[in-house]
Amino acid sequence: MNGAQALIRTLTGCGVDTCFSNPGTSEMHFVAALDAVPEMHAVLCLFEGTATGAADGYGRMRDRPAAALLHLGPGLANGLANLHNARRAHTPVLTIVGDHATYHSRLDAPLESDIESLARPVSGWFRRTAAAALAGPDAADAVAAASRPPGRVATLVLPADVSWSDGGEPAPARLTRPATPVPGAAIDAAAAALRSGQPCLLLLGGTALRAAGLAAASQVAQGTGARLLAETFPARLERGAGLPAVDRLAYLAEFAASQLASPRHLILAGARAPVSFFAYPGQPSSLVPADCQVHVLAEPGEDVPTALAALASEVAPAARPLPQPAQRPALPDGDLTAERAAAVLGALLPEGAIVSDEANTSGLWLPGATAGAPPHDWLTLTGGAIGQGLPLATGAAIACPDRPVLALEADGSAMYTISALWTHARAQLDITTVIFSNRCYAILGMELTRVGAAAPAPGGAAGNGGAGVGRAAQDLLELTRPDLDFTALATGMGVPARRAQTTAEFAAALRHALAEPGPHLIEALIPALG
Ligand SMILES: Cc1ncc(C[n+]2csc(CCOP(=O)(O)OP(=O)(O)O)c2C)c(N)n1
Repeated sequence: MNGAQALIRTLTGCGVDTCFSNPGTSEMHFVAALDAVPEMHAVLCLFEGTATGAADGYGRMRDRPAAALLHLGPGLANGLANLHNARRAHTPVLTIVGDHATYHSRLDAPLESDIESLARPVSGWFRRTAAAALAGPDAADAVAAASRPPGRVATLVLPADVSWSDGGEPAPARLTRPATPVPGAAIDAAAAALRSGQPCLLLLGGTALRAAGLAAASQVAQGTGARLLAETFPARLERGAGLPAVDRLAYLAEFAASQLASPRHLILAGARAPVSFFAYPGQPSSLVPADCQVHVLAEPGEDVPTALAALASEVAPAARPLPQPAQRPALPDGDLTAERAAAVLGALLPEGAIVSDEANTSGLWLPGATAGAPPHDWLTLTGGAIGQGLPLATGAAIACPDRPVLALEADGSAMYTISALWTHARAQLDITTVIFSNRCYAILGMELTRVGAAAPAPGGAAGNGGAGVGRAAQDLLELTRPDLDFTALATGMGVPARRAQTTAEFAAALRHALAEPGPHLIEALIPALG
């Protein structure tokens, strides 16, 4: 058995049976080995950012890794932004990077590069396999490393001669250490804060945002009067009717600051102490008020739901979690806006949906409009590197083939990884993509004034010294000349598409897309926020 076969057999033996792939010459023995190991499901992605983002989406939904097969340093580099997002999400991901044959590297052939330097910043584990006999053991170690809570990117470099040489042998799965129990002292400290009589806020992140963690946190809130908030960009938030509802910490620092103004105790459950997404001149970077004491109940790698349950029985044994009542917005009418599109989505969101949310400014109304919809999962842009949404939806749909997936996409972000639509079509994934086509980088138009680069013009629009944004600046913020035609892009990649300009057209297109299995795209023409 050659190294490639040993590696793939080891992966399937460890439960890694999906590989989002964009191969090259150095991975040809891996590709050939796929036919010898039919248990491995390889999915072709036309850009590496789709492969890595799909592995992230898969890992978020399955809590075990998929692999991403990438071609040397440049292939890895193309996939880095979504590996960055996966790192921030604590998603288990296995990155396999094919490399030149060991003896070829010293010749500095054109594709030679420093793979380790590219991989390290996003990888919690890195190894280069030195021989075919080690391909199996290294793969088993990589899966265990990726899977160890709270989950990480594990990168395994596979030289071509390791792949093609004989002497490989599959290795058994390693035992994966479960999440570390939270020390009693952390629970006692949080309990003391909650009993202090001073205002307390629990900031929830990671596994605290699944049903069990939410129920325990809600019980604490009901029994003590503490407030709950979720981190700004959760990897996966379980929400909807019957589950305790929790607002997210705002993206804009001024709103986040007001959400965090009153508590004297901030109790972190799987979340980090909040910081401003960016620095702004004259504004504080930490969002924790000076007179607020921070208590770490549980780190992301610890058993957060169990810690919350222990805290609940300590401080609120008789309380019950508060479930979100079932309620949907009425279907609105009129010209299409982001707010009305959100209401339509709230009215029609199917039970069990998985939402990949990269709607950016157009998503402002989505949390409110969908809060009382049937239970669903909400996946967000954890690391701020746009181009995640369509790949994430790809991986989520492959991880959960029986669940409807919605990719809610801002137009600018969609373009980074638009080729993911081809994989949606190739694999006939049940993904409804909504493009919020506001034809600009709206958030950057706002940030231009917020960072002080341009003063607000008298009419309210951003401007250089109040005189309006200059043409050169505006050219970098508008997605016009030409306008993007997303229905043409989608149909060109095999995804049926419709354009909606009115709320009724949008509702009809959404009903149709949700009723018919397979991928669909709806281009929603809406005015930009601000
Ligand atoms: C990988 C990456 N490149 C660039 C950026 C900077 N950036 C942040 S938002 C944005 C544009 C967002 O536009 P769009 O996705 O259309 O959303 P809108 O702001 O219009 O709602 C850009 C380019 C980023 N966050 N990540």
